[in-house]
This record gives sequence, structure tokens and C-alpha cells, in this order.
Amino acid sequence: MKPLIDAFTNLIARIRGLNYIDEATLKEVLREIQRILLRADVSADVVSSITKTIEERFRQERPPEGVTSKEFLVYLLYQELVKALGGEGAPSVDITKRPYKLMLIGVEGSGKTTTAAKLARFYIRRNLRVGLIETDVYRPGAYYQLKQLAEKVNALFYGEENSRDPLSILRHGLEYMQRNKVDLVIIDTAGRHRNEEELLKEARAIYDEAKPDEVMLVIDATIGRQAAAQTEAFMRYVPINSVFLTKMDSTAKAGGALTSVIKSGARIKFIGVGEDVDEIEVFDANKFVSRLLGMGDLEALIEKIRAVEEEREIMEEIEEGKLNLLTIKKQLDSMMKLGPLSKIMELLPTSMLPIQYRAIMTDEERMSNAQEMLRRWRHILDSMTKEELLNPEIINASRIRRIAKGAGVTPKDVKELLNYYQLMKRMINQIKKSRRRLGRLIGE
Ligand SMILES: Nc1nc2c(ncn2[C@@H]2O[C@H](COP(=O)(O)OP(=O)(O)OP(=O)(O)O)[C@@H](O)[C@H]2O)c(=O)[nH]1
Ligand SMILES: [Mg+2]
Repeated sequence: MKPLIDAFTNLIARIRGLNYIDEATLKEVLREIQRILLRADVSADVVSSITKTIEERFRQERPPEGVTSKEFLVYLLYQELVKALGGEGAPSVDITKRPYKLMLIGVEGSGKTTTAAKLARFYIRRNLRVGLIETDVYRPGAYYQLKQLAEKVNALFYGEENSRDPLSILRHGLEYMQRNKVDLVIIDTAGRHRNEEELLKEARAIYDEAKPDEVMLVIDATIGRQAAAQTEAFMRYVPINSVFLTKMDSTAKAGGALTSVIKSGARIKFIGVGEDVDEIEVFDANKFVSRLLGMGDLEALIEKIRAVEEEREIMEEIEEGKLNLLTIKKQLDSMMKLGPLSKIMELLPTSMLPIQYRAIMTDEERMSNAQEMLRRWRHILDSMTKEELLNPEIINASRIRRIAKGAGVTPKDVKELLNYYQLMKRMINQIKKSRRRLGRLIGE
């Protein structure tokens, strides 16, 4: 991954060093992005779809206020990479029932046994009782390999050194874990078979016997974009619920492995970034791309642009007439994130501020006063029920008292917020009415 990170950080530094982005430099930057991605073994069609979208969006969309076109280009690169890697947000790694049975499958040497220990440590750190079962009867030493790892991470272990029957080991192992009240059972399987057919058949048999809550496919990232074919081959035999990509630390083809697995429709949950049991990470496309682009300092930019976009969506909602207190709540969140940049802040009537301040306040004072009021309103909205947020009309005097108490404010504060809501509503209706009139005038 290091070469990929270096290539991208160099590119970003170059973009930042440009005076401005004209047609020629845009093309050059796009070509460089293509080169980097192809070198990372990302397939040609994925590469071209990423750069095409960046190009189109760069030409069509205007950067939000306060964002330079160079920053905007970097932001588009960031966003399109995140999209190619499966989108926003970290996957849920919660264990949804007890005991939870997790089965690992994968080809020989992909890293299943190491991964079993990593997962055990990960969940033991989350205060779960974890047990490991070794069903591999082919690889000499598999039993000791996992047994030792289990001791290292303090997991329970079950295996049968001299057995030749994976299904019988599995049955005994599951009973053993049940008796020991284990929360999470991780089943390691063999990767060493005469051929792929044998491997897949045995995986199926173990699946039928174990009835796992989750089947996690372990894939070696060094195979690059071949990962898709491998995922699909396994999918034909057993349902694949998640993927663990190993050896991300030691390959230049990580990009290909990631994008191809995602294209096959599987969900990447974890990545392995070293041989040690601690070298496991939950896969989060956002974080991953941030690291790839070396964007510690660009995080603020991303936040800002995202907030501007959110605000635009809220404005649209408002203009469509969908105004309730939930809209106001979203509006407040975006104002607090954007501060002085907020368009909505300009809409905030200064008449809402205590009269004695209005004239004498500096902009800064007005701002901090407004922020203070926003925070108070935010608390008030938090102590309302969903029903009240959606239908503010039902909020009567006794509800106002309850809400005020919950938010630690006075009923007067709650009324102030409700007045603001009414005011917004009137304003919007007026805007809509004048638009309709205008529409009639120009014969729409
Ligand atoms: N660098 C690096 N090496 C890893 C990672 N995960 C596993 N390995 C190494 O990959 C090799 C194979 O790992 P195993 O866990 O034995 O693989 P396996 O899938 O259980 O292999 P079989 O049991 O033969 O199917 C070992 O040398 C591990 O240390 C990783 O995330 N990074
Ligand atoms: Mg193994």
C-alpha cells in the first residue's frame, strides 16, 4: 500500500502546487490518476468510470463557496474513490446474537488461521468470550498453529490433533463451546485440498453442519483484481456474508483487490495489515481513502463541503414546503457545523436576538450570541418526541412545560423556538406565493 499512498500524496501535492486548473492540466491530472489506479491493478473499466465521473463533475458542478477549484478537484477524487470502494460508513461489526457462529473459508495460504486469531483478539477486546475451532485435517501443524494463537490471544480452543474427520471435530467443537458459554465461535477451515472442487465441497459440508450466522471469505489481497473471480467461485457454493482481505500491507495490488471484490457484490468488513494478531482493521472506505490521499489536513475541507451539500438539501426540502421541526433540527446542525459560512445563518432573523444587543453588537458578538441560541434550541429539539417534531401544531402548554424541563430551559425559550418556526413557515409561504404569481405573469 505504501507505493499507492506515495503516488497519491505526490499527486495531491502537485495539484496544490498548480496556479490554476486549465483544460491541459485537468487532462494531465486525470491521466495521472488513471496511471496510479492501473498500477494498483484496478480494472480498466473501473478506472475509466472513476476518472470520467471526476471529469464530468469538475466541469459541471461549481465548487461551494470558500472552496478553490484545486481543492474541489481533490474532493471529487476523494468522493469517487470512496464510491468505488463501496461508499460511506464503516460496516457493522456487531455480534447480533449469542452464541454467534462465524465460519472462515478461503484458499490455501490466504490467511484464514491468522485471521481467526486476529478476529478473536478484536472481539475479546470488546469483552466477548471467544472460542476457536480448528477443522483443518490436511495441513500438518494446523492444529498447533491455531492452538498457539488461541493461547496468545486468550481464546478458548478446540481441535483434534489426530482426527481425519472435519465434521466430527466441528460437532465436538461446537458442543465444547456451548458448554463453555462462548459468545462468539470462530470456525477455521482447511485450504489445502487436492483441487478447488474438493475445497468448495468441504466448505459446503461444514457450512451445512455448522449453520453459521456469518460466512467470512478470506482473500489474499496480493492477487489483485483476481479477487473477484475467487469471490464468485465461493459464492456459488456457500453464501458469502462478508470478506476479510489479508496482506494489504504487502501488496501494490490492494486497489485491484478492493475494487474487484466490491464489484462482485460482497461486503468487505475487515482488512489485515500485517502478520501480527493486532494487525486488523475494520474496513471503512472514507478512512481508507483519506489515508490513501494523505489527507489529514484535508479532513476539514471534506467536512465543510459535506455540510454545504447537506444545507443545500435542507434548503430544497424547505422550498418544497416540507417544513417541520425536524427540518429545523437538521438546519441547526448544519448551521453549527458551518458557522459563518452558513447560508441559513443569513436567514436567521436578528429580530430573534434580545433587542438590547442588536445594534451594539459586533459581528463576532452577534455570531457567538446566535451560536448560543442555536445550542439552546438544539437541546430543546432533542427533548421533543418524533411526533412533536413532525407535527409542531400539537405542542400545547403542557407539552411546552415538559419539553422545557427536559432541555433545562424555560418555557419562554421553547416558545421562542416555536415562534421562529412559525416565522419561517410564513416566510416560505410568501416566497411560494410570489413565485406562483411570477409564474402566472410569465405564463408558466
Ligand atoms: N503481511 C501479512 N501477512 C499475513 C496477513 N495475514 C496472514 N498473513 C501470512 O500469510 C501466511 C498464511 O497464513 P495462514 O493464516 O496460515 O493461512 P491459511 O489460509 O490458514 O492457510 P491454509 O491453512 O494452508 O489454508 C502466514 O505467513 C501469515 O503470517 C496479513 O494481513 N499481512
Ligand atoms: Mg490455516
